[in-house]
Amino acid sequence: MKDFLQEWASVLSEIEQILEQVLPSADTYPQVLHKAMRYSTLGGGKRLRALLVMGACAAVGGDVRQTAGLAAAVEMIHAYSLIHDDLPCMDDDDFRRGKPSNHIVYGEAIAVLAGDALLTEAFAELARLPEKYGVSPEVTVRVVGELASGAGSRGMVGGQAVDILSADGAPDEETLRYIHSHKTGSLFRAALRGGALLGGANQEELEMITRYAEYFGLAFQITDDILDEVGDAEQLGKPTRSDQRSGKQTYPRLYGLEQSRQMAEECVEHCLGALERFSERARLLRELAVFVLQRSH
Ligand code: GRG
Repeated sequence: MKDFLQEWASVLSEIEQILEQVLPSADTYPQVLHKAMRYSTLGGGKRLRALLVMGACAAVGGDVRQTAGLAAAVEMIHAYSLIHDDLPCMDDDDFRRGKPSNHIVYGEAIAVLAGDALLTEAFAELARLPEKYGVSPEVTVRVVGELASGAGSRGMVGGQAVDILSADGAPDEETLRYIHSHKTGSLFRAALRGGALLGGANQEELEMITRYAEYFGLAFQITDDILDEVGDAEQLGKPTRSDQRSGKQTYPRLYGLEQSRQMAEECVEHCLGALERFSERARLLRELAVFVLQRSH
């Protein structure tokens, strides 16, 4: 059986082409900044968030060609978060996606600025949704709102802040849930809801997609913790056991490996349950949920 990433290879290469076009070229002044932005955005990553945008749009019967701008924007915001997350003042990681982190190659100042520019340019691309993809101004504004709140201080950045503030002691279960649902879950949620809105989702469909998002985020995080404990550093493209070294609280530490695996499986069941009323058009979302559980990186 072909694995998920092989099966969806042509969509993944389309995502790469979209990003290639949206990002300023490497010879745009100031060149080093644009090289740094491209270094961390192109040629790596599973593109889960872009696939979630497309999968949600398809699930509600929308035209997936209209999602290119949002798919690029979420991947640019994700790339910014990884650049900043690797900085010495955050997680201090020298490797990402199998190559030296952005600040190792370009220095800390350019890495901070490349992250800032990716975040800002992501919203510039969303402003072009009406002109480039014929999205209505009303839907565009809703999509911008989803992404802004998913990435902001009550979303991804809030989760990162609580994670940093909890670094000295193991946080309790409630704090751990907050960290994960915000630091990682919020961008998945924004990608899914944004994709569904572009596809013309009605209220009930949006609620089902949101339910899928909650469980998808949790399944992703539990699997991420398990991979940090038992995964292969080469396949992951970054060192393993980083959570253990930094004393971070994780699902395997709280519940043990076996129970954590079972919890991740249950989350995927809930994801599939949330899609019960959707037709075959939700195939990508169904396969993504299963992939998240089975992935090795
Ligand atoms: C604003 C200074 C400043 C920093 C913000 C918000 C933030 C930095 C960091 C939080 C985001 C973060 C790093 C979350 C971790 C989520 C995670 C496990 C990312 C890896 O996701 P994958 O596996 O990565 O989808 P690929 O490489 O496949 O894209």
